[in-house]
Amino acid sequence: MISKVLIANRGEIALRIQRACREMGIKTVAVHSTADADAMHVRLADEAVCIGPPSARDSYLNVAAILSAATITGADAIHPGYGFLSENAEFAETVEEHGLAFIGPTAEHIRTMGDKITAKTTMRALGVPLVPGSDGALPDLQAAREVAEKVGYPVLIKAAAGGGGRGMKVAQTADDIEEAWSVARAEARAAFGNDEVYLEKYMNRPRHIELQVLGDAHGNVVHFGERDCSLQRRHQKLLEEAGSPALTDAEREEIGRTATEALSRMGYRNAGTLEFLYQDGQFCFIEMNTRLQVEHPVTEMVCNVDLVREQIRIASGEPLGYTQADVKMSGHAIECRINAEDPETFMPSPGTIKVFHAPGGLGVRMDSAIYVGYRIPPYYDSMIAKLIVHAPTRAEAIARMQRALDECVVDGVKTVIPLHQKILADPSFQKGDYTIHWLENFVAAQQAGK
Ligand code: MV4
Repeated sequence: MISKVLIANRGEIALRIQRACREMGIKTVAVHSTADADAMHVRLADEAVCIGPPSARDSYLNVAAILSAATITGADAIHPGYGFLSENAEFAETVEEHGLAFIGPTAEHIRTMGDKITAKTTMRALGVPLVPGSDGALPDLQAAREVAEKVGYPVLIKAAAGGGGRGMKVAQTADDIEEAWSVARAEARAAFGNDEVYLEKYMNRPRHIELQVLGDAHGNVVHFGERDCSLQRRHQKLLEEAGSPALTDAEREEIGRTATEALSRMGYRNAGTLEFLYQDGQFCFIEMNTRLQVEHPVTEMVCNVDLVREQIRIASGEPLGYTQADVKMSGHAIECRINAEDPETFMPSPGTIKVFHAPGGLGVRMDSAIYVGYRIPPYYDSMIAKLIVHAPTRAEAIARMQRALDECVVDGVKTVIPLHQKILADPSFQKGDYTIHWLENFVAAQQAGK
């Protein structure tokens, strides 16, 4: 049994994990950089250990310091949250070598999915549909040309070590392929120290739909439906929904069955997310995230599940204790990420919170670690809160989010709340009619209309 969890993270997700631990009677250990000495996750933890200077490289990514903190406090498990060390296979391995439970998948599964080529090869072998493209890494430019001719232009060359939009190059026609090939390889080598690349047909107007799964250590895997994360700008998600306005129940069941069968055959354990591009009624797997995600609350609201509690139970070796038929999805949920940024230029706006009033009422959840007097440090990302609403229908969820954003007061820093209000009022958003390109076009139109 797990009785004390070290949370290797900061901000709202550190608090989110603490809350689950407290309800389960589990003690918590916070770690923090010197810049976070006054952070909420430090104040609310049972114990706290300073692990280094502000730079994440020397604190939240400092494996030796984190393991020392776990040892001196007698923690028996580590939850990595998202970002930082959450998808670092060596970290997961080291944690387990020290006799602690890693609250996440096996190091082997993290490694397999971290390489986008082995992730795709694995999923293909398990019957998950993929984007048409190369079978594995491209050995040379000639191979790139041949695959591109076969699948048809435009194509994308992607880095095996990439993901999240880094190391991707489009070739619109055969005239571009040589350049895309060499630029993608050079960027991949510079960014990741690995110049392996693969090729896919470029999908021009997909939605980004991801499926939440949980597997236990006994081979049981269930899914909790999908999230539509198409509303992003420069690969930063801004607003997410569960379920996707584009999917039918039959489509959800079909992709869910395919994915859970695949992950069960892999022996996948703990929380994971399969990312798909969805266009013209087709799902194409692109990547798998082997961690809890920022946007997990929309799934929690719709499925009435505590995903962090489930992660901890799974890491203690407990069976899921329910089957797919027990997972019931009800209503619609929306999350707005509230970043301390200028809502027009997206410039970060660090500073001190002067006034803060969180919205409330039926179906409203605010996950945040800010408080009046809190100084947002400039060293980390700019997300200061996640506002999540749940309602019986999508239209009611939109109305509820609009009134919750109206209630929300954050003074002292700029936030993207005004942008969220414009998005929610937009007719095409309200119709659910959007792709991954919608938000960038919307922002450009706003700027042009000034
Ligand atoms: C694609 C694509 C179109 N076609 N692959 C970007 C991040 C990485 N996770 C995969 N990405 C994309 N892969 C093919 N074959 C378009 C994107 C893409 C994207 C995907 C999801 C969410 C937002 C995106 C924004 C731009 C491009």
